[in-house]
Amino acid sequence: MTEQVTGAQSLVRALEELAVEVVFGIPGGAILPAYDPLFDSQRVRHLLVRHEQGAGHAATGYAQATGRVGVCMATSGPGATNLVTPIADAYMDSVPIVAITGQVPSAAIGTDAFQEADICGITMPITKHNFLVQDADEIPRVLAEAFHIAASGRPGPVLVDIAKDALQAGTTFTWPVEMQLPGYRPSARPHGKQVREAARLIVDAKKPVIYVGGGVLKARAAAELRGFAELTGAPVITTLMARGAFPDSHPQHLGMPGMHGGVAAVTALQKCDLIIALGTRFDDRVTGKLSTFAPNATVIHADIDPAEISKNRTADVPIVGDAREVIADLAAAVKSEMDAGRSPDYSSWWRQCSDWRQRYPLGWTEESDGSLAPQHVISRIGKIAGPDAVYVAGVGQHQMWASQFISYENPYTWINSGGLGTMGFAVPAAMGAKVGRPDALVWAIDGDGCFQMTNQELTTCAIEGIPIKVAIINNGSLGMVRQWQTLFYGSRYSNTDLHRDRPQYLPDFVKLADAMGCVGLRCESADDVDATIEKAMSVYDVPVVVDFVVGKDAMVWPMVAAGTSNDDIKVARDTAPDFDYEMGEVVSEGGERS
Ligand SMILES: Cc1ncc(C[n+]2csc(CCOP(=O)(O)OP(=O)(O)O)c2C)c(N)n1
Repeated sequence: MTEQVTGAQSLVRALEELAVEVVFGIPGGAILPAYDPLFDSQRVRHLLVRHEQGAGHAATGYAQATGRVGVCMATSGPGATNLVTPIADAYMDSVPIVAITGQVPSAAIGTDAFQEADICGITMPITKHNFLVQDADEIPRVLAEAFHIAASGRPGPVLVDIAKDALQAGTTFTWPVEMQLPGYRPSARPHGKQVREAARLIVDAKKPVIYVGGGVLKARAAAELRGFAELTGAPVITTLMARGAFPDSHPQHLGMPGMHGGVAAVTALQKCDLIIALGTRFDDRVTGKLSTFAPNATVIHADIDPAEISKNRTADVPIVGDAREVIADLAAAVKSEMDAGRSPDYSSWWRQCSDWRQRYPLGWTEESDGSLAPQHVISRIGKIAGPDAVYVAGVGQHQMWASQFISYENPYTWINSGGLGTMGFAVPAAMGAKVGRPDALVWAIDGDGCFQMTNQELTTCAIEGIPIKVAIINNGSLGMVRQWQTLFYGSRYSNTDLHRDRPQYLPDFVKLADAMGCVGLRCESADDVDATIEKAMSVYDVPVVVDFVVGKDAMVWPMVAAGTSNDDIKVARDTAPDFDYEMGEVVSEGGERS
């Protein structure tokens, strides 16, 4: 098919052919030619956000919830630079998004023209690839390549920067296009020899752990993971990026590893003899002090990105491939070993792991001043909204509690900023998730600090009919930083108090919600938590913001302090788990336990 069009029309036609259903963005001079044909498109919906950062995180939320490529659009200069944080965020979490930016006309590039910024240069280290387009004829091919690169192999953000004159020029639109990516061939198929070697290690191991990362979700391999895990019978741990990849209620699930992981998951990983790492990258938040990490473990490391393998921890058996294919092949190879009479025996390891799990469940102690416990609020939201809802977190204590105290039973129900740790992620990402999955109940669990960074997108939600629910876990402070000040800076609270009660509720989140066209609710006592959540759930047509006023002093436990060994995990302040006990002995910890 060939049509006579402008570069801008060609862009919109390409988006239509790529089946893009929504673009989040804000217009401006350089991108303006593209907005004109976009106005007429019957297939691409444009959502006018209030800040480009919101557009980028919304594209990420959409991509994480649907598995499709998220798209955001901005003008040159400040519009483009406002996308830098969400692009970096998507890069760290391997999220497929395409950012389309207008650029000053070709003749002005390099002249410090009005609103010129070298966004390709700026985003080079935080994109999987980027393109500067100065010829209208290239637009369809570049768009096709951008979407292919974003979604294939290890997914990630791709930026397409288009000079204004290329958008205005006449061209022909032809579809389909032939991609020209000679050097780009991500290998999905794992090597059979490596897989067989891994299978032998798995059946010979006495103390294995299946260490699951976000790559398993990206590969849409949750079903294969479950089959493989059940075949081997090995304990499974899911990282912050992989929550939901394996049901929390499954008896083989030991929980989340890492700085705020559970004792059983952290300790099993630390003391195992075999790590089966699937789509994960031995992040410092998981390994703790690297030189002391899992000293007795042999490592099988499967990842689609060869650059990840042996980056932090040397892999004994490296496997490059798509997680779904790797897991399916591993299962087949383990099955052959078993059929040949070589079945694993993990029974004594399970006795040990079960004991850690039973002895040190996640829990919290009630606040001594009688204030509302944030963990209680989050746990009740999880129970009442249930495992089919989608939960989107900001960054801080509330994020960790949301990862700990909500049961994730299904893939793609937990969305957060794991790698970059971007405050302000929750509201716009929840907006994107709800656009992608309009029938799902979407709860953002946000901090009062994070909320004040990007809440303006609630106006977008109200105007565009995107009824998300937002729970602000309002502790009146930058809680996670305050926790570090309590523990490591002698309780000197330098610039972490948000002064919420000066004179009273500043800002008043209920009034703010109302001003943005949302329903605003406030809850200050444990007795009202369930009724408030239910009231929020009874509103279907507009966004709801609930200000949960909680205590300031709650801390996230367990914790492996930054730079220390996983062996030094603490379950409460100055309290290490007691590993010198007789197995089966019952230890009772105070406080409410989930
Ligand atoms: C954009 C950005 N700035 C600063 C930080 C550092 N930081 C990490 S957590 C945090 C506090 C978050 O406060 P809040 O949103 O109230 O959540 P809480 O920890 O209280 O649950 C800060 C400032 C960050 N992660 N991101």
